Amino acid sequence: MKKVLSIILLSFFLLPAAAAATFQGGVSEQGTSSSNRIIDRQTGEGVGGADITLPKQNYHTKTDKQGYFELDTEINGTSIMSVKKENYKPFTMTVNDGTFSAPIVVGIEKSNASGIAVDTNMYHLGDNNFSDLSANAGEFRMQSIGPFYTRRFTLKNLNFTKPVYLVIGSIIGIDTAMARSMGQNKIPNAFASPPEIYFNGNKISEIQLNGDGQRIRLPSGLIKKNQVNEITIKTGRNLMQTAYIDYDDIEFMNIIIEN
Ligand SMILES: [Ca+2]
Repeated sequence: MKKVLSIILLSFFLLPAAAAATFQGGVSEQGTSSSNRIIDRQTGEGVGGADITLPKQNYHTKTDKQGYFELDTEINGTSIMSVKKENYKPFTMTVNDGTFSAPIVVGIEKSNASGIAVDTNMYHLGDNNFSDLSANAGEFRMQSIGPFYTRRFTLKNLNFTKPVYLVIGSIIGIDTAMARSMGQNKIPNAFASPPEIYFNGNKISEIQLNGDGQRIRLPSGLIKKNQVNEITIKTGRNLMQTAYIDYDDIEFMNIIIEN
């Protein structure tokens, strides 16, 4: 089971480099506009008044009436950009210094009844002790909340005859051997165990790679219908450090249930 999940996640990331601009829940094209723009994925119309946030840079701006926006900040490494607008699914994508070398167009999707935004905040797991060569590579502004994150939420109004997915909008900083082999970090001599996902106390997945829109199917037998369910994300630890526990410092944003 573990192996199957890893392969599914991997296939996600074996897309060409341009995949950074193509993501779950949206479309993005480079260089088709004179300025960055947020559009409605269905209609192609600009989305005005959308909130664009880079939590790590403590930066916020809004799109104009036609959906255009300028980013007046240095990204400095790898970061998560969030797009929020009422009646649309909260959206995030991983960005770096190169993302905005040409204007980007980001398509966002209308929200529907079958999706639940469980948590749209950004979190840092770990111990604030990390290498400059880690897949984070940027400057951490956020303090760690510790090695794990737990959230409870009620699952109702879902169609339980269809699969239910947990979607992590974006996750950065994972320093597994696989992340290193994929060139996601540059740490020569160390790697970490993967973050683990628990659902109602059962481990359901490991996350080997950084990226956007990682979907994890919730085993239907574990779902408590119309009751409180619990998700826990536990970060890995540096497997080369035995003198003390060095947790892998990771950041993630947007926990969504899709059905
Ligand atoms: Ca650490």
